[in-house]
Amino acid sequence: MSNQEQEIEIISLPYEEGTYWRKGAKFGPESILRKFKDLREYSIGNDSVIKSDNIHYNNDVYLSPYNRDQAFSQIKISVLEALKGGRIPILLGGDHSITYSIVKAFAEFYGKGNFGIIQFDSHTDTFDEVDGFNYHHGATFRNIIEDGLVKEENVFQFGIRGQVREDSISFLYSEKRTTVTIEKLVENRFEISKFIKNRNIPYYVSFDIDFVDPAFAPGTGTPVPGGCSSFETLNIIRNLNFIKIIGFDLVEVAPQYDSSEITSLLAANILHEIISSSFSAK
Ligand SMILES: [Mn+2]
Repeated sequence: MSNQEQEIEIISLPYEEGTYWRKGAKFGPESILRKFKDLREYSIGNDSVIKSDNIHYNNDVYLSPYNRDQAFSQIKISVLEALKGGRIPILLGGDHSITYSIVKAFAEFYGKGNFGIIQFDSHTDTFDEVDGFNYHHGATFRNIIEDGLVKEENVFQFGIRGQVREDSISFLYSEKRTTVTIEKLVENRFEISKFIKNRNIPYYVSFDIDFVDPAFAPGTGTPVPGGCSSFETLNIIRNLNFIKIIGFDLVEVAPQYDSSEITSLLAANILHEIISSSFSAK
């Protein structure tokens, strides 16, 4: 059995001004944490105990819906504080646009290009501006790459599926990025380790709940059918401990589209499994 020795800070980031379709992700953190606090400390799947004394909560970050620059800088400041305090930041969104400011904090702390990103999502989030606005939740990873925060060859995307506009096809794939469709993921038996050859750098993991099939996670703004089950998802999360993970976000949970709170419950379980697998010492 292993124990979670690493100090963790779970930061709530209830920001949803990066969405342009269905709102509601700002209620995600509260709903996920309510479920998380109901879970027991021992994970059967990981044979590991999470220690509540080593988990700190920050639910006080004010994110203005009117002043985007202020909200983005508040996100960065809160993440940097956790990093400087020696705690692993775990961020609860909010929509996926928050990841840009989070990664900015990581780039400041670790240095640009010194870590990679593993993204679980049904969308690549590498699309162009909308109405002249670049910082929406469908452009996050394009922004991260264009700013040089993370090298494009160190960005790995899993679970991509569904449809895009015909004039946006060119934004889907790039020769440098690793973009793994759901079909390819199934073909490779959900083994993330097969795709990530560079083990010399640490990784930031960004998890969009719409990676999961909407039958298992309906509570999200832009669901796409044909994704992983909750079993497959939790299995993937448990098996991420072959690399060093420096931070984790869980975004796009929108509780008002949920049924029987299953999306928030799954999100809470994802949180538990990443903590008890990747942030525990054997
Ligand atoms: Mn996303």
